[in-house]
Amino acid sequence: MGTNSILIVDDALESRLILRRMLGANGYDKIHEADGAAATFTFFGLDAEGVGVPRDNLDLDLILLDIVMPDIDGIELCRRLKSHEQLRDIPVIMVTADNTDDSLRTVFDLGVADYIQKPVKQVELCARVKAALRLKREMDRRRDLTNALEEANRRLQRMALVDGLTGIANRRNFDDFLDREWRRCQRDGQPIAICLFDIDYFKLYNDSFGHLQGDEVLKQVATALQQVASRPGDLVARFGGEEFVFVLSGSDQEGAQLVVQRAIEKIRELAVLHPQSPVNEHLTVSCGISAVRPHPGLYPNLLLDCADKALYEAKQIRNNQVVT
Ligand code: GH3
Ligand code: MG
Ligand code: MG
Ligand code: MG
Repeated sequence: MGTNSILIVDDALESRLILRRMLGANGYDKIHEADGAAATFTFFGLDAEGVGVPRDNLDLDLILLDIVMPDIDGIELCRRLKSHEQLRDIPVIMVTADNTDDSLRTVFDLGVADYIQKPVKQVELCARVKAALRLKREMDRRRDLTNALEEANRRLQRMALVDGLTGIANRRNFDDFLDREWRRCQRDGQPIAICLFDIDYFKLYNDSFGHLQGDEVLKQVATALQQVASRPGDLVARFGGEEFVFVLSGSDQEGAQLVVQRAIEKIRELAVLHPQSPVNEHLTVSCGISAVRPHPGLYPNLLLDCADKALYEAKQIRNNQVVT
């Protein structure tokens, strides 16, 4: 109870004192007071149109709001609160002598939590305040839960598409992307290319430097490759263990070759020492390229098969060999 913070908005000092005393007697001790104008401008930071930025530290659990006030009508203030993104979730209890049908209907339509008739009875006030606070806690709990679920969901979705070691797209992401881009290129009459990279003698690298160092190299290679194929229709993915793949939408064979040459240059610049490699003192890759203009009767898998065959040929030589 002690931690609940309640704002009393009433133009009459006497009314505010009564409410404060009744609440205080029931253990509510974090109580703020304001008249209509002070609440609007100072407390909520709202301007005449009801837009504005509430105080940063505004941490209210409940507002008790009078209707008849000289400077601003409680119903109007309530309307502004309820239309403000950061304020609308604070429950409002109208506390007023104005009990016309119209006021009653209007404030409940605006979304107030409750309505208390002046003169206020302490038992009633505290029962309604307690109920409103309980509801608010429940709503807060649900909102936190929903937020946590949504965040977990986003994380899962990210994880489902991202390779855990390198942080680039994973195989599944590649499959989806290729399917999508294949159809788009077919529609637009554009070519599409796949470039399949495989690190040369990587098992030997691990044998010399250990798996952890091998993992580091995979991350470096992934980063280098990502710098090269970064246009909107491009994707760099980890295809398997030490295999990476480019999807280059809109690229033909020649275009893909240029991109791959840049990739090989980037990997050369990494200058990862690989003394055990039979072909080079540095780490090298082999690459198979395949490009096609998608048309009915052709499938993405065919493109992949061709890139795989080209890679196999490149592997006969290794040492940054590219076969198209
Ligand atoms: P090649 O030149 O014929 O490609 O020889 P290679 O040794 O690279 O090829 P192979 O397919 O025989 O072996 C791939 C190696 O890649 C096996 C494994 O030790 C290593 N590897 C695969 N995934 C990972 C990984 O996540 N981390 C590390 N450190 N090594 C991996
Ligand atoms: Mg009043
Ligand atoms: Mg391999
Ligand atoms: Mg290999």
